[in-house]
Amino acid sequence: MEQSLILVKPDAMERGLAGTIIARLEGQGFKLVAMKMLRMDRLLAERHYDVHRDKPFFKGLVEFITSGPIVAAVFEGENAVSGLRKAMGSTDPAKAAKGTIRGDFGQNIERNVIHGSDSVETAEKEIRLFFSGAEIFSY
Ligand code: D4T
Repeated sequence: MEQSLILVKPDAMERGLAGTIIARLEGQGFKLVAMKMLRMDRLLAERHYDVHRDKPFFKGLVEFITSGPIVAAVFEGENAVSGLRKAMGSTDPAKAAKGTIRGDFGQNIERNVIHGSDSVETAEKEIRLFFSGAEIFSY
């Protein structure tokens, strides 16, 4: 069974969308196995977005993701990584289909309300950045 890391980004928290987003994913059959609220510090943000370190948007992205609290969650399910990416929609909300989380709630490519791991390998790494084994439930 696959697991994937989801982050409800600061823009969604500010707009009171955390519950809506988590509920949508639960409603689509993904099982919530870990969840916490935190404010990412610079070090965690830079580790989480390490692959984007050389991109022009990196600095702004780190500033945005550390600008307020987030909800981090682990969802589990068959093909959960690709299934969650599909539920989230394209990175750029303007290109995301209606009915997807970014298509319905995203404002622009930075303020796109949600992060989801992009591969099984990345998911394993990302989950370890946010959760200890004891914080992930089997039920
Ligand atoms: P995340 O990682 O947040 O789930 O987004 P994606 O996996 O869909 O998109 P990504 O890795 O290409 O980008 C990571 C993150 O950077 C922001 N971003 C991206 C941005 O602010 N400006 C940009 O031009 C791009 C391409 C949005 C998501």
